[in-house]
Amino acid sequence: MLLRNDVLLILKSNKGKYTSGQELCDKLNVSRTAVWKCINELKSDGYIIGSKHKSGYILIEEPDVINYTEISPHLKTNFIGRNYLYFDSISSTNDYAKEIASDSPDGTTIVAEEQTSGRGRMGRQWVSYKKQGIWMSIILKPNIAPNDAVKLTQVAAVSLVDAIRETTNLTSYIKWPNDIIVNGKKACGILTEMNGEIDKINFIVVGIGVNVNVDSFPVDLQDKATSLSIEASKKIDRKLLTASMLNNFERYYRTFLDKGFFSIRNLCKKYSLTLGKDVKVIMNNKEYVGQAVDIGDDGSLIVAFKNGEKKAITSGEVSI
Ligand code: BT5
Repeated sequence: MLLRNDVLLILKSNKGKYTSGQELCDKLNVSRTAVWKCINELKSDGYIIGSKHKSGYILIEEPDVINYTEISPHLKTNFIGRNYLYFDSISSTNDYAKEIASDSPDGTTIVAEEQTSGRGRMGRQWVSYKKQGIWMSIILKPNIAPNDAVKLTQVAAVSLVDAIRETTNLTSYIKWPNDIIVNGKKACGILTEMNGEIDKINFIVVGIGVNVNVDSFPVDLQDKATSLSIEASKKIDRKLLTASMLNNFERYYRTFLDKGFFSIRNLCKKYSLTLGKDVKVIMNNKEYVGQAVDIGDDGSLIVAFKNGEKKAITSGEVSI
């Protein structure tokens, strides 16, 4: 697998030109047969590679995949996404992340081209079509209090807004706590799950789903879901966006760990779609109406109710 990636990187660095079989053997210190095997593997993964007697190999076309080889040239992180586990198809990256988290290093990232049982909060379904989105989970092992885990949803949210702007030029907003909205519709969702004890976190999994190049949604989602390609009216480069999400996530996660949540609170407020709006909050099966007035120091949503009471909402359903 590593050799296959090395062969690919050399072909990429010589894009548009032939690379001789001998050069590959010399650079990688392997036999011609080993190189030939790698080339065949790459072809079966969708890379179109030409070959010519005496000239060698040429990379003609790269598939639209978000494996480590494709995103690593754009990755600037130290630890987020450096242990990168890539799947063509998986049930749910969050479920897999939780299975392997105990034995995996901090920052391990699971990415899949498709999820067959993608999940939202409270067991809801998350539509995750093949090669049309980015379905990823990041395993984190921070030394923070279990109550602080919810703040990571906000860290992920501000990272997503920046990554989307950087890659697509689209302006997106955070609908508290876990939706990213573009032009009034949901383009991404975040699912943060924690495993720990009363006073200690074992691990946190931050799951992120981004509708990148989804061109149509199931009927029941059509008026509330959108994709970046629909909003930008063009196909979006999933490789650049994946790397940018990880780069921005590491930047904000570090700031959060070093300086505390208040250091990103202003951005949460700036990017918020919810603040200043009338909201409906469902708490303990009852519906309350109020106005979203602030984001608290702990990432909560502060709502002022009609009776003058202000409450910090830490989880649950808030609709605008
Ligand atoms: C979320 O839940 O928004 C969290 C979504 C997290 C998905 C990621 S993908 C990688 C990782 N692995 C997983 O299995 N999950 C995470 P929630 O706020 O509960 O919203 C779920 C609701 O959004 C559903 O009930 C639908 O109404 C709607 N929905 C489902 N799929 C959607 C999609 N692709 N785009 C927009 N809305 C969708």
